[in-house]
Amino acid sequence: MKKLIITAALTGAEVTKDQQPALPVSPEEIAEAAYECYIAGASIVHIHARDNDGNPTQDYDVYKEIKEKIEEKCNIIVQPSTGGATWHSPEERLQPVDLKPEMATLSCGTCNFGADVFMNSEEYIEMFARKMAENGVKPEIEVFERGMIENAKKLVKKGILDGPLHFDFVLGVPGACPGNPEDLMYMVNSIPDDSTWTVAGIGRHETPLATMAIILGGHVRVGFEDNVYYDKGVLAESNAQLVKRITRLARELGRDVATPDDARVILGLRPHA
Ligand code: KMH
Ligand code: ZN
Repeated sequence: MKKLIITAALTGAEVTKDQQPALPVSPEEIAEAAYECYIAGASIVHIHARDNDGNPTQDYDVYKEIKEKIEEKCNIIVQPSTGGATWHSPEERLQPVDLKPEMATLSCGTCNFGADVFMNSEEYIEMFARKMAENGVKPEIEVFERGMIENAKKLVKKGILDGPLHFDFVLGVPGACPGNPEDLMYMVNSIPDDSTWTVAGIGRHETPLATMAIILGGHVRVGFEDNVYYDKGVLAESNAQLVKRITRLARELGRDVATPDDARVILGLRPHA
C-alpha cells in the first residue's frame, strides 16, 4: 500500500474563533499551524485565507503572504482553496491559482451547503480546470455528491484535464452526501481505477472515515475546516492534535505516513522548486 498522505484543512471559510478559539486566521497563525501539522505528519495544507476582520477572503495578496510564510518554515504542499465561501464570485475564488501553487481544490458540482447553496456550474468548473491546467496546478477534485465524480471524468474526456485524477470525498456536509461507511464505499467504487483519493469526514464522521481510508489505501484530511472537536463535546487543542491522531492510527494499522516529497511522487505533482 502507498504511504498515507495526511492533509490538514486548517481554517475553512465557515468556522469562527467563537466556535474554535485556536482557529488560525492571520497569515502568521496559519503558517504556524501549517508548520505544527507538518511536524505532526501532514504533507499537504489546505488553505482558506481570512481578511483583517477574520472574514473569508480569496484575495491574491493574502494567499501570497500565507504561502510565502509557510514556505519559509517547511516544504509542506500548499493547497489553496478555490471554493472560498458560498458567497464569493467565481472570479474571486480563482485568484490563488495565479500563485501557481502545486495544488488547488476544484469543486465539480453544485450542492446545498447548510442553509446556503455552493454554486459550481459546468461553465465555471471548466474555466477553473482550464486555468489550473494552464498553470501546472494539480486539482484536488472536491466531491460533495456522487454526480460530481462524473463531472470530473467529463473534464478528462473533453481534454481539459489529464488523469490520473485525485479526489477528495467531503462527506457529512449538511445538505449534501452523508458520511456513513457505505457512502464512502460508493464513492471509492465510482472513481477511475488509476485515481488517488482522500476523505474529509465532517464533524463526528472525521475519525471513522479516516480509519476506513487508512485501511482501504486512500488518504485522509482532517482539521478545523471539517471538525473542531477532538472528542464528543471536547474542542481540539489545535489542528496538529487532529493530525497526530491520524499519524497514531496509521502506525497502529501498519500504514507508513508520507512526507511532502513522498506525497509529490504519489500525486504526480510537477517538480517542486
Ligand atoms: N467553503 C465551502 C463553500 C474548497 O475549499 O474547495 C467550499 C470549500 C471547498 O471549502
Ligand atoms: Zn476548503
